[in-house]
Amino acid sequence: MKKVAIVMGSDSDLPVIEKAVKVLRELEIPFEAHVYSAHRTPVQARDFALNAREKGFGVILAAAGMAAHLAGAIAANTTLPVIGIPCKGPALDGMDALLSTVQMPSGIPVATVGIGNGANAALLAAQILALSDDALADRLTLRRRKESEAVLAKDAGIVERL
Ligand code: RP5
Repeated sequence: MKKVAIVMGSDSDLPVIEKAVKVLRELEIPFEAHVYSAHRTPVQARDFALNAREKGFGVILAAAGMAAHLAGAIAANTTLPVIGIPCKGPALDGMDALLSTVQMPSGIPVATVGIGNGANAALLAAQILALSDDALADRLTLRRRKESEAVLAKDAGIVERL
């Protein structure tokens, strides 16, 4: 199976990345995580993107806050799918990172999930990898079924209580 690459702009983004890691582990998807910043270590971020395909990665998750250029800078240097995760910073509740991540110029797409939504980024990566992996597709279907069952159990609880 292809690996998922996780790149975060700072180790302060780790709480968001942990949500992605939890899902990737649940789904038994191999991954590797790094701290590379579009601004503080631009050479390393670029080199990682340039070499990611030949290193066996299939999807790259890129999490950053504030003027969040990391996902875009990585996408500029690879044709692998890049999923951007905007992280909340000290101001603006993450809207700065959301707009910096999602508003890519035509030709260089970044699939952007909601602010801080590392879990959805991992699930989207899993769905991309599952295009060529039936066992992973089955694990995703099972996960959805379990989520539905959990909601239906909550429904039954609410009906009984109210
Ligand atoms: C961004 O700046 C990082 O992704 C992080 O969200 C934010 C703040 O970084 P630190 O100052 O906490 O290292 O590049």
